[in-house]
Amino acid sequence: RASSARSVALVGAPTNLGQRRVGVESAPETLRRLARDGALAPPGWDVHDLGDAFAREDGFRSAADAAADGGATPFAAASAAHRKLADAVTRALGAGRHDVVLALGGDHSVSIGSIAGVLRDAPSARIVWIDAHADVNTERTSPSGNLHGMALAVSRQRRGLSRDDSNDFGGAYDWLRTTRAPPLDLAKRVTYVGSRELDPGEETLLNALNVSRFTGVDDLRAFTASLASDDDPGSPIHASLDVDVLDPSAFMPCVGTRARGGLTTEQCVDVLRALAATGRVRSADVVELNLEACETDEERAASAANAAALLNALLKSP
Ligand code: HAR
Ligand code: MN
Ligand code: MN
Ligand code: MN
Repeated sequence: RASSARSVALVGAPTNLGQRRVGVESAPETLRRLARDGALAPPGWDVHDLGDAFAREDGFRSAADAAADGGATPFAAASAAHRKLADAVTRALGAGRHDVVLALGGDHSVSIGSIAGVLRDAPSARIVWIDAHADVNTERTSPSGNLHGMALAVSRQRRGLSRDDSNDFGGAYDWLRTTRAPPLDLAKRVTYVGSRELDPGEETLLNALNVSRFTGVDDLRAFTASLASDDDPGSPIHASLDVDVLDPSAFMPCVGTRARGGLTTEQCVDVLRALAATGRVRSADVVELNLEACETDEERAASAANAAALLNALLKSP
């Protein structure tokens, strides 16, 4: 490794348990292939593949089983996988050998694990949630029952929240509190970028807490400008990148939940470069790429290439 090269560690989280479709569990393999083929090869970076945090079979549910379950998330299995990811992320960050740790999902519920792993390492970390969706439904407000739409509601779980703001899941996520992962403060630590499809309960909650959201093109500029004047410039940033933030009709057809409109690849690249330029990005997720959720080889090639372009932008050296 050249002495000036920076190091990015890849940790796979091959799971589809947070939603009902098959295919998203294969994205870590797809992204690794891109890395081997040189498409995911940010100049000036060494890529270190740390393998998967859990076995693919432990994070997998077939379409038939999902249908038989009525689609309800298998919380105990999902939680066990996320806990392993949290441990892998904390370990990779703590080892100090990597400048950035990148969690490869999987559906977006894997962020419950990566964020817990990050907050254990750095309780003051900021989360930038780059996604068409807010993923802050509770089990009561969720229209679907899918855990990937509740990830941030689980991460913020703590004593003292109202019953309406809480999730139980049969205690499946009690490990968050017993492994000293601090609860995530949405208002203080989370910024949304690109969110355009919120459910009513999410809208109510984010408005009540006054959580920052940047959605339109002017907003994106305001967001990148705001990075320069952060009130807490020393804290590390975790970027949680749901590739469905891109416009599915033009740039990212291969996702499980297509939301009308969205960012161009170039707009998202600009946001990610601005984040990278702060020098504060210590970790990130890339989630929801599902090459079985689209129709043609052309769509698959474009989706994979655009996902790689986003990661290359995030790993641009300042
Ligand atoms: N808000 C919807 C729900 O809770 C859909 C959100 C989940 N889809 C995602 N997450 N891809 O970003 O079910
Ligand atoms: Mn090396
Ligand atoms: Mn998401
Ligand atoms: Mn999404």
